[in-house]
Amino acid sequence: MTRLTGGQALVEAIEREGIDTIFGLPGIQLDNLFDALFAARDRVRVIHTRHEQATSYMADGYARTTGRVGTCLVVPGPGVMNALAGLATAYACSSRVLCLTGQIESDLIGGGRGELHEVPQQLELFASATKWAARATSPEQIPDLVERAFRELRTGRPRPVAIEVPPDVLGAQADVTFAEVEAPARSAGDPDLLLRAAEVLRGASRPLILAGGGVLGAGAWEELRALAESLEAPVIMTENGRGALSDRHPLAFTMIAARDLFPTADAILAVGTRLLEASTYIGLPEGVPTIQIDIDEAEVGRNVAPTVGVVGDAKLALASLVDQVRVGTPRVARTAELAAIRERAADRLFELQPQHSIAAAIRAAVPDDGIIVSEMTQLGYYSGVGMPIYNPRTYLTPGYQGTLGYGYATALGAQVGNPDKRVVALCGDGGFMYNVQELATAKQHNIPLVGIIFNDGAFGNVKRIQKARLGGHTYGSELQNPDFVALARAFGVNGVRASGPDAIEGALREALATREPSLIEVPLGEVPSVWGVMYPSSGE
Ligand SMILES: Cc1ncc(C[n+]2csc(CCOP(=O)(O)OP(=O)(O)O)c2C)c(N)n1
Ligand SMILES: [Mg+2]
Repeated sequence: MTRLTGGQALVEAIEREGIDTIFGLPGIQLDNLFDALFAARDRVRVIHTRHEQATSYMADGYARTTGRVGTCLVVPGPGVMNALAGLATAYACSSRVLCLTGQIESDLIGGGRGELHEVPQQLELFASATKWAARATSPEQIPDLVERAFRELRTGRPRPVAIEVPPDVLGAQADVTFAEVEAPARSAGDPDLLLRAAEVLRGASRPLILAGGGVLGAGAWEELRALAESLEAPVIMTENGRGALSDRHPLAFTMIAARDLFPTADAILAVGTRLLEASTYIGLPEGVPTIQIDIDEAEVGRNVAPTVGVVGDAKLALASLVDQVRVGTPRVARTAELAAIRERAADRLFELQPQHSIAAAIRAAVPDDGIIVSEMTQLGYYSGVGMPIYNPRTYLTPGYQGTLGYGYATALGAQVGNPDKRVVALCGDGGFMYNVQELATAKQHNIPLVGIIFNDGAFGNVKRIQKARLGGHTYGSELQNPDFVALARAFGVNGVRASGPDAIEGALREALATREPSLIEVPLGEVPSVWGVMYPSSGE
């Protein structure tokens, strides 16, 4: 038992859970917490941003690239609201993000008097972007709440959680006790269902695996590779699952190959994916037995009714299947057939110029273990299916939230979590300006991220769709931009302009070599739609 303020108790509790980095922005209701953080500054660093939006994005980028918990800290009311886009993105991407925030004074909560930063039902705001949120009403309660928050982050489907602590609780002193807590157990799922799943896979001669972000979340990439190899099964990775199997592996595919691979399958194993894109846009082959493994019970059967549905941890469930299918009959290698499908996918991607050549130039400059963060921009859409990814947790997207503007800040968090890796953000001119102020954060904390801005002077995606659907006119989608190179330099960040693949590769190599924050502006004209090539029936 130790005599601590609520602020000190909160810092101690998160330290005990292994937190050593917080992305935050201070304000008066958090003063007692920042005071405790100041005292702990040798053990927990605070990276402060210029907008709360960046705190949650950075926490998400940090979490998804390290497998650790990413923590953000924001003032109540508008601070929370500013952070919500990042929390919603983390929610969509099953990311382990802890959001800490303040409140107004405890006895005034709900009073509606118009206290500084007061919003009605702040906890309810979190309901749309967290799996669990709670308020601490005394310092003594804080260790339990933090323990619960981390249990939520480490069990079941990882999704953001939030704790709010009123300023009087952060300032009050109390005797606080911390209990040792055992790591929560993980489960492979029902053994009978896993047995049935293994039987289906053993009985199939041409199984296909669909791997989603859940494989990365569970750290299940070794098991995935082992299973794919023993089954001779091609693996299609969703955008959020990219990197689960290296694109150098002959069994690795992206959604661009789905329409060639689906008709060949006589069994499908879906792991850590909602199966939404596969079932909606492409269409799973009919009458083919489907196995779905997911940690989230609600996800099993939501979009596709599986033949065998297993609620379990992807790492343990796949390990169990690896053990069980090893005793099956040896497979006939599909080397030539799959190589031809890879070739066809490559041809399709090659058609998408200039995206293909630019992506190849970027990939050539970024080391295999470098991290690429894409967003809602033309190069991002291409990258989701076409950028080769060689390592787990080295490719990030905003997932189904499609959050424009998440890229630069999320990549900053990825770089903070991976100081020895090269990190690149692929941004549109529209998206980059959502977080332009974080150039100051990059400079102040010397975060050597390289941002690439593809400047087409437009919300290009919107503009192209408007032209096609609104009788040729566009509205609200043309952009007058600053001089991005001069802008970078005004922040003390290196800035260059590069046109065409060779110049982009050269500029990127140079920028990455400086180990300083840098920005590369790439002027871009109109480019073809990725969707037309991926989904010919989409009419784009
Ligand atoms: C938060 C948010 N607001 C609006 C949109 C709608 N939206 C999707 S793409 C896009 C345009 C993106 O423009 P830019 O970043 O310049 O990329 P480009 O398509 O031009 O490459 C917009 C506005 C969105 N996805 N997210
Ligand atoms: Mg644009």
